[in-house]
Amino acid sequence: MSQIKLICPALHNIPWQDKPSGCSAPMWRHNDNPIINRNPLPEVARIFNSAVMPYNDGFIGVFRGEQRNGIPHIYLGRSSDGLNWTFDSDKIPFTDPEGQPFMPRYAYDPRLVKVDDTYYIIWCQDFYGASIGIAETKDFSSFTRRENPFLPYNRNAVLFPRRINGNFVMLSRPCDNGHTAFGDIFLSESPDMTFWGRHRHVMGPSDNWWENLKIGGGAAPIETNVGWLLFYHGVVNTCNGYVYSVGAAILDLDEPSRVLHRCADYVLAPEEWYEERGFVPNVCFPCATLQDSDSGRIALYYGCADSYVGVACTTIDEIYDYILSHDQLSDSDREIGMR
Ligand code: BMA
Repeated sequence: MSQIKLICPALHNIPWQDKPSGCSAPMWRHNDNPIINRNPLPEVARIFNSAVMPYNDGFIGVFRGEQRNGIPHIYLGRSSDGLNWTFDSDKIPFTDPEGQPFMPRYAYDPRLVKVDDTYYIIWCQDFYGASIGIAETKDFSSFTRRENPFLPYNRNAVLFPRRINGNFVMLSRPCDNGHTAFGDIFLSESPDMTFWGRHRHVMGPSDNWWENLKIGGGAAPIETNVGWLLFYHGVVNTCNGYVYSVGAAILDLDEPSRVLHRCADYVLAPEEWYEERGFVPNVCFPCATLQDSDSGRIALYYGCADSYVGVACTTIDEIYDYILSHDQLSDSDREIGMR
């Protein structure tokens, strides 16, 4: 019996694949990958970098849909098994608090996180430059946008699934207005989801080459009895462009700006055709997980080559052991992140 516990509800219908025999990697891909293929809707050429969660007896998700004009927006999808998805043909109809239509000019890389009784969608949008948008819903039929939490430029934000010490907590990655060649993960707190502050540095790129250019948040952190398990993305620049891989770290439960353990090696990197070949090749971009407290199973949803969605599986025991056996922290990882 595992000593590491996932602090979450049971999810017996989690999409799952047993570890293939002979597999030495800490995560393995689902046989149905890619679970979302090209041209999923008449107006949408590609769905990728998307987030899902359990809902009623099945699953619901917010999906980055790249329209045929190249502009991304967010689409709602539903599934009974987490693998086969149907999508609303129209974009999610965001409104302002008065109920008037209030659509972002573009919207990409959505995350979906439930805190208390509210579902929050967090994404990247135009705020006189790329920045973070937030909307909330309780029923997935009306979606009310909230104040933008951060100044531009920032295009990667991930909310923790519960308040910590009474406050909402969000990871984000400040950047520039291009294909930013730098980037650390920071954390910000809010008592009310409107005013954000108490900013802390969490972690930056490491000396390990797969993540030596920039890093950014991935899936919403997963609570365990030994810390928050964070899947994030790490980027290396090559003579053929950026390569995005998935990293894993454990953050302190009460002070998540402190990194307790950080895996020196990536846990998933582009190697299948749908990760290496696509609109932007060589991208594994994690955005969400599902997890089952009873079995310790974790299913990671990740964007593949800016063209598809994939699912990779692990268990809390497998991934935790792997992180600890490849543990490498820098001084700034250990710090509380305030200077
Ligand atoms: C990042 C984001 C992601 C994308 C990745 C690779 O900057 O824009 O949406 O998957 O680049 O193109």
